Amino acid sequence: MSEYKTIDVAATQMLDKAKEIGFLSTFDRAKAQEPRCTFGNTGICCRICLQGPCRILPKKPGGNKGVCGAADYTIVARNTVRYIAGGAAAHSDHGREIAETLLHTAEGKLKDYQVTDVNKLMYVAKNIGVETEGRDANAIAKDVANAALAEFGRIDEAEELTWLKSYAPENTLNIWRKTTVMPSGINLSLAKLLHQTHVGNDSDPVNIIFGGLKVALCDIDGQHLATDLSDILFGTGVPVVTEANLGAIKADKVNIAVHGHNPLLSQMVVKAAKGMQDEAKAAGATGINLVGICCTGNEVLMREGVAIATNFATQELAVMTGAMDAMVVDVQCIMPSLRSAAECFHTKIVTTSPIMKIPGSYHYAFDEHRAMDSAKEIIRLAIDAYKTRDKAKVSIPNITNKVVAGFSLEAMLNIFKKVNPDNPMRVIADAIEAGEIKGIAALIGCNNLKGTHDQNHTAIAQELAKNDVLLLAGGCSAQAHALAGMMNGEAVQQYAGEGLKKFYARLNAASGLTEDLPLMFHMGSCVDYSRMQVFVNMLAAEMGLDNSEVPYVVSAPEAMSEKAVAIGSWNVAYGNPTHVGVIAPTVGSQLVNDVVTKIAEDVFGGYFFWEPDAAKASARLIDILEERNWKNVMRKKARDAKAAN
Ligand code: BF8
Ligand code: SF4
Repeated sequence: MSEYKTIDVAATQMLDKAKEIGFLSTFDRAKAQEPRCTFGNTGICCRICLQGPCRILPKKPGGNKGVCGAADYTIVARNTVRYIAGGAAAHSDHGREIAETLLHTAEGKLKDYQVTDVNKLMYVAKNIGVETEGRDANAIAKDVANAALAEFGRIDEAEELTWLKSYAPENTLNIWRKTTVMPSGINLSLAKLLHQTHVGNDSDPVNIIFGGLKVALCDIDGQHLATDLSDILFGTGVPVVTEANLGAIKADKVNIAVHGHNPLLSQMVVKAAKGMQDEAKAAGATGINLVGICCTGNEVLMREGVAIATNFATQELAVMTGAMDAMVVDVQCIMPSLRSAAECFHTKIVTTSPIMKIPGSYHYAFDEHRAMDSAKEIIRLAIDAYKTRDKAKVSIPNITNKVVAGFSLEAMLNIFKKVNPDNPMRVIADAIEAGEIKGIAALIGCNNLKGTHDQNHTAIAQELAKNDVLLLAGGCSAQAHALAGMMNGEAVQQYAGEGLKKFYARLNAASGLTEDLPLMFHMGSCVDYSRMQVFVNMLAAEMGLDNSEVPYVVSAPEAMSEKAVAIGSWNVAYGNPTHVGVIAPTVGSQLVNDVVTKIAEDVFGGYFFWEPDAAKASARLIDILEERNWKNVMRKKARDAKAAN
C-alpha cells in the first residue's frame, strides 16, 4: 500500500520522485492542513462582513449567534448558496465566452472558427425556437448565439431562461415555477443571490436555499448552452479509442498538456499541432504529443481522441515526469502550484485567460481573432522548451490503459438506434422494465484529498456495475475510471453483473463499432452534464414517468469545487438523488442539513446524501434505484387494475 493517498500506481511513482527532489505536492499540502477547523468544516464560520469571522459557540452566552445575530442556520445557508454562486458564475461565464465566439464566427469576423456541426445547429435552433427554414447556417448560428447571450442580461423576471424552458419537462418546470426557483436572467439571479446573502439581508434559511437553487438552475442553463454551442463550433463527440495515464506522455516527443475547461484555444492547439510535426522533428523529437488534464482534457478527448494524462489531484505529477514541455492552461481547477512544480524542470506553464494568471508563468493573452496564431506560438514555445529538456531528469511511469470514450448523447442514441431504429430510448427503458439493469448512475465530480485520490470513484463504479447499474461518467470522475483501466470493454467482462453483461452484449452485437463498449459512457467534461440530464428527460418521457421517478442516481464521490456544489444542487432540483462523498459544510445546522437531505425530496423529488464510505454509498445508491423501480411497478399495477375495472 502506498504511503500516499492515491490508488494510482503511476501517481505513486511520481510522488516518490517529488519526494526525492524535495517538491511538496498537493498530497503533502493536504496533510499539512489537518486537522481541519471544525467551524469551517461544518459551515458555522461566517466571514460575510468585517465584524467576522463569527463562529457559532453554542455553549457561550451570546456565542450562539454571530455579532449581527445571524443564527447557525442563516450562516450555513448563506455559505452554501455562495458556493453555488461561484460555481454558476464559472460555468455560465464559460458558456458566455463560447456564445460570443459563435456569434463572431457567424458574423464572419473570425477566420479560425466555423460552424462545424450543422446538424447540431439545426437541432438546437429547433429546440429553442429559432427559425431554420430556408436560412443559411451562419444566419441561424447568429440567432442561436444571440439567444444564448440574451440569457445573461435579461432583467424581466416574467421571462424564463430559454435553454431551461426548452429542455426541461413541463412537470419539472411547473415545480420550479411553483417554488419560484425558475430564473429569468443569469446575471440577475447571481446578483440577487449575492445581495440576498449580504450582511443584514435574508436570514430565512429556506428562502436563502431557494435563492441558491434558482442560481443552480442558471448553472445548468449556462452549462447546457456551453455544450450545445461548443458542439456546433467544434463537432459533437463520436466514439474514440485512446489511452489514459501518465504513460501517455512520451519521452521522444514534444509533450504539451492542455488543462482547464474552455475548448476555444485547446481545439486550436490540437489543429495547429497536426501541421507542426516537422518543426518538432527539426528540434530532434519524433513529433508533437498532446495530452489532456481535467475538463479541457475531456473536451479534446471527446472530439479529437486526445489521450488523458491525469485528473485534478495529480496535475502536478504530469510535470514531475520531467518530459512535459509546456502545459497550456485556460480556466478553472488549475493549481497555482504548477509554477513551482515547473521550476524543478524545464516545463513552461502558459496561462491564456485574463482572469487566470500565475505569477512567474508565461501569459499568452488568448484572442479569438488570432486563435490559430496563438496556438502556433505556444507550440513553438514548447518546441523550444523541449530543446532544453534534461534527459537525465525524465522518468515517465510506464502505465497507460485503453480508453473508449466520446459518448455524446447523440453518439449514444446512434448506438441504441442500431438496436431499435424507431425508438432508441426504448432500448434502455426495456432493459430497466425487464429488470436486466437496475437503472442508471451518473458518476461525476472532482478529486478531494480529504479522501484517497480516485479510490471511491473506482470502488463505487465497480460495485454499481456488479449490481447491474448502467454507468454514465464525466469530469474528473470519468478520468479516474480511464486512468484505472475501467473505461473499456474488458472492464465490462471484469466488473459487470450478469444483467448488465447481457445488455452490453446486445449493444455490442449491433453497434457496428470496432471496439466493445466501455463499462461507463464518458459523456464529457463537467460543463457537459446537461447531456446526462437530457438523457434522463428523454428516458422519463419514454417510460411515462416524472423525472423524479426514473431509476437514476448521481454520485460525486470526491466533490471539491464550487462548481460541484452548483451541479449537485440543480440535480436535486431536477429530482435526482445525489450522493456526495464528502461531509458537506451544511451539517453545522440541523435545519439546513435536513432541508437539503430530506425536505428537498418532498418538494423536488431529489435530495443530497453525504457518505464518505464507498461501500455504504454504493449500497444506498442501489437501494434508491431498487425503491424507484419497485414504486414504478406498483404504480403500473395500480394503473392496470384501474383500467381493468
Ligand atoms: O469541471 S471534476 S476538479 S476539472 S470541477 Fe475541476 Fe472537479 Fe475536475 Fe472539470 Ni469539474
Ligand atoms: Fe458575523 Fe453577521 Fe458579519 Fe457574518 S454577517 S461575519 S455573522 S456579523
